[in-house]
Amino acid sequence: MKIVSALLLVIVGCGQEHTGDPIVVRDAWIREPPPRSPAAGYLVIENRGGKPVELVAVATEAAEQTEIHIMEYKDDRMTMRPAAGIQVPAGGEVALKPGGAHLMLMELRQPLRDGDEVDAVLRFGDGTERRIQLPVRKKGLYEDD
Ligand SMILES: [Cu+2]
Repeated sequence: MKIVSALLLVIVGCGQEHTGDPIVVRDAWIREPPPRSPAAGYLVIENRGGKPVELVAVATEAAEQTEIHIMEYKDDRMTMRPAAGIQVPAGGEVALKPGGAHLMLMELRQPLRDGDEVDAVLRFGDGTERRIQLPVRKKGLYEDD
């Protein structure tokens, strides 16, 4: 058993080295929306590379339209508006999380419930794409979500 897992580690390690992808996406989830409402999605994008990257679009079969939203203080209250993209600085990370920037899944094709999983594709400014899965949850990953 020990030999097998050691081998597996070597193989997985090599895989990561050869792809050299500087983008790490983690903590992705979607909050279970109320009936007939859009759903908000969250994730953390980490950029281990030496150049900034920009998330420019998100697509999923689960919704007719998906936008990147940012929060803005306007007329004495917080509102959200679509953004053309979200920059992730070189060597840094950006968290889309409750109360802040988020993905907005509009016109859901079917209700999303706790325990579902949504496939999505993130597209970056350099044309690269990343497939991700976002589990649907009632509660966030952390206590203050
Ligand atoms: Cu929104």
